[in-house]
Amino acid sequence: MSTALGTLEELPEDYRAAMAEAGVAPLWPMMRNLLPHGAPKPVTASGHWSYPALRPLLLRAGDLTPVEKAERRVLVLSDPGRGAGAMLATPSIYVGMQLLLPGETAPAHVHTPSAVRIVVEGQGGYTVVDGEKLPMEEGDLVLTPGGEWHDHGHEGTEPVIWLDALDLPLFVYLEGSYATEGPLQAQRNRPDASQVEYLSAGLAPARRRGGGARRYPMMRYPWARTEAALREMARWAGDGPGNGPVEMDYVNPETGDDVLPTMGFTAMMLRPGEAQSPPRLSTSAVFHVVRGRGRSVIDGVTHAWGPKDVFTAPCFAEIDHLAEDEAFLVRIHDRPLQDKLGYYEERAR
Ligand code: 1HN
Repeated sequence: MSTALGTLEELPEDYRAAMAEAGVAPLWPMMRNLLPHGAPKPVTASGHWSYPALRPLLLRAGDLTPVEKAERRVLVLSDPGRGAGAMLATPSIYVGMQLLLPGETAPAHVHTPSAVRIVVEGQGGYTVVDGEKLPMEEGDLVLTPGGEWHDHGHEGTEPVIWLDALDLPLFVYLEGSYATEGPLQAQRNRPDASQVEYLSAGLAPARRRGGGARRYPMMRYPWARTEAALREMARWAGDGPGNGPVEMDYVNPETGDDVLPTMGFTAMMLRPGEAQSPPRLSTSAVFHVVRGRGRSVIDGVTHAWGPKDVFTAPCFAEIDHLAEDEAFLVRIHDRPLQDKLGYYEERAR
């Protein structure tokens, strides 16, 4: 039952002044703002960034600002609900498009937030995490978890662009965000763990007493394998629209847990003509289109998306996807965080 609570204005002027002077505030006029009835009232609004619009802006940043001056050359995707300059796309997720030009290196640093890269275009880019050199091929998901040293390099001939996703807004809110800079890392002379230790799903390096697995055993998730897995899932689910969502979560191959403590990643395949109306989720989300075209209606706003675009959804958004072509998307969300906090929820439509 909703009852009107007292307002600030109906309190005597002298009492309001005395409260402010004493450094206190009455809860009751703010109660419904802090705890809306039944569901949150997000500030976040659904946004859509078309890659053809972003790309020239990013390339121009390459002309204007050398990487030495920028450290990371990134255009941040600002939540339209918060307006120009917002350093976040949803309350928990920051995303930006980063450009690295041939021969450039982005210096090594380590920070408290975790980052994930999804490679958008270009060949020859790589990220080094804790000495492990991770090739960046289109669609690959590359982790740089909080507390791990990382730098980027580019051995190719054309610009490399990737999408960065970080749980930065949480760390900023917690006043826990900071970085330490250092020299470029020595690189181990062996392929990344996705090509050696975890080449095959269901197999992990033998566990010997005292030899525990690393907290983040696999830092690179090659797109070719993700796509192959989705296709196989789709094949056995039966072809054609209406056969349920074909989705796979990125997991830690040792534990089966989410890859990072706060951010989750789900690869989605939509068949040509397929419509999906998922339940309303308590999680906010960023969708990256790896390939394909379609349209998504999010809280009444229609986004017609194409390859490499990004669009977002606030928590509890009503979402309807429709694929025109065969489409592959990666959904970045905060379910791992909400699971830990104990309030993750799915509401049937
Ligand atoms: C960062 O470390 C990278 O390493 C990119 O490429 C974007 C945004 C905020 C804070 C740290 C990177 C970032 C970032």
